Amino acid sequence: MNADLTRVKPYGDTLDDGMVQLSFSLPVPAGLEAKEAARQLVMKMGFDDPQVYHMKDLGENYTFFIVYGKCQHTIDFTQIRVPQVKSQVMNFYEINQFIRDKIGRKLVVIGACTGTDAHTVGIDAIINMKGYNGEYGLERYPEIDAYNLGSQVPNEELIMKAVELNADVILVSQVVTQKGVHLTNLTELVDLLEVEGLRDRFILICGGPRISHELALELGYDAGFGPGSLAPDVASYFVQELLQREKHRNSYYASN
Ligand code: B12
Repeated sequence: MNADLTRVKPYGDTLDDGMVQLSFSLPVPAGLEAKEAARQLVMKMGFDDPQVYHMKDLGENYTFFIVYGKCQHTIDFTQIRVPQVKSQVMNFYEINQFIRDKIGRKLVVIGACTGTDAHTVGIDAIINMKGYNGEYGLERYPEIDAYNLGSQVPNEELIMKAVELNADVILVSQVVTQKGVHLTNLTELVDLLEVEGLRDRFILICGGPRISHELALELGYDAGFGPGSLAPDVASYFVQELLQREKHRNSYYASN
């Protein structure tokens, strides 16, 4: 039986049964009362027929649960629109050729994991020579000068370096999202660039496991890249975006 895409709901054993598995911890001692508390809580969340399948005493009066419940809500999948980075993804060779043929100079890219965030693996995956998941990082691209400033870089320092190196592209990585610290930090960078009149000078890109293109646009970035991103995805975007901007700039000067 085909699903009705205008009324999509979770699938467990049979289509449209609404089955959802939830897992959470409660700050209560394990026991029958804890189990009942978990059941009632899931009911309050709006699930029908909640059943506690697993309860584990975590010690110190904390308990972990896995609960199944039936979701009654549906989603009209045909109405869902998610902003996505619009660029044709090219490979390592095509990107370098694109830069040589269409931009005619080396590009400067600077990246960092900013604020208090010390998770460098993500930004390294994009920039470091050896790359990630079978794709070279930007340092390997002959037509790109890539600078990786590493972790816990203050936004001010990133901007200073970007100006000093006359960067075309700034890459920012944010992994920790506790208490919305990534939002605060990413917003601060945009604010600082705007205050200094530098925002339009750079293609500004952020990335991380909980970053989407939609969120990046909301925060004032040109693009955002989430889990599984690879250097060619990012480079394909910024070379095409840079070409557009250069064309736009040239036609502006030609008509003035
Ligand atoms: C390794 C690791 C660490 C290492 C980091 C070492 C290092 N040099 O990076 C160490 C041990 C230092 C560490 C410390 C901490 N960690 Co930690 N850590 C992880 C772990 C296990 C893996 C992260 C990782 O390397 N992923 C692999 C990379 C390749 O994936 P990625 O980051 O998503 O990157 C990809 C994309 O997102 C994207 N991308 C990322 N950045 C960018 C940037 C741009 C510009 C672009 C285009 C793309 C892009 O491209 C990448 C490749 O596809 C995760 C859990 C997990 N399994 O994810 C926790 C995790 C991220 N850590 C966590 C926490 C809480 C911490 C600590 C606060 C713990 C503590 N209490 O001390 C500290 C914080 C330190 C600090 N000041 O930041 C939490 C974060 C929770 C949250 N939502 O905020 C996680 C999720 C663990 C958890 N489940 O609780 N951690």
